[in-house]
Amino acid sequence: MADSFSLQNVLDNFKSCLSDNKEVFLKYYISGWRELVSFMNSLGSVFAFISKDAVNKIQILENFLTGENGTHYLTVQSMVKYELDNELVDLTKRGSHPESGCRTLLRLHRALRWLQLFLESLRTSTEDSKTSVMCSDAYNASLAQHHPWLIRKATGMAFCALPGRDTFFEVLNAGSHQEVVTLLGEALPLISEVYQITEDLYAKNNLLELP
Ligand code: 1Q0
Repeated sequence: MADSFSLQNVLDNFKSCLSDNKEVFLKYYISGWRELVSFMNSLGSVFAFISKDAVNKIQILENFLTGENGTHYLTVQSMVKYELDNELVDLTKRGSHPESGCRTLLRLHRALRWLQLFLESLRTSTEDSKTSVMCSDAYNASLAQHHPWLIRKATGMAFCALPGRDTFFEVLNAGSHQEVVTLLGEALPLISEVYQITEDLYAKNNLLELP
């Protein structure tokens, strides 16, 4: 798995995510996350609790996509419409639909904000920047506000196990430092666009705080 990861693959998936009319294809959104998780797995077992949760959520979405109502799960837009129209979403407290596509994707969507912030700071980092600090700054500015104390603690400890900046650039498997920086510069606008489209869609439908 570790060998097959490349930043280019992540980029390609997020590129394929957007349809001509700016809808987000679930299939590529999921593939993008699968790539990221395989990368995270290669960083060591301290990240296992994070990757387990991510894989679980990816699998829930994949099951919808390949299930009997799969055609409604082609894009995030069609998923939201289908699940809301058919009252398949727990809107205020967890009830009969604790694992709706909408609430599951929201968790990954929030993590995408973390990724966006982290990659941006990696892109603009200098030799003495620390990956663990960049990672936790990004986390505190995004996901942390949605996590209880225990998870914040465990996550903070995992960040300390991150490899240093040089090694990190290497495992991204995208050539020299400069090449990685260039690729990040290409990837970020795509990730940001996917993030923003989803964010606007969720805001419009009042779905940003789904339990
Ligand atoms: C490389 C370091 C990775 C750091 C990942 C930062 C995210 C921390 C997330 C901590 C999650 C803790 C486990 C459980 C959380 C759940 O309670 C929570 C809420 O779900 P629920 O069902 O209880 O309401 N789940 C989440 O918030 C979802 C978290 C998904 C995290 C997905 C992280 C995937 C990581 C990818 C590694 C990216 C490597 C970056 C470099 C790649 C360069 C292109």
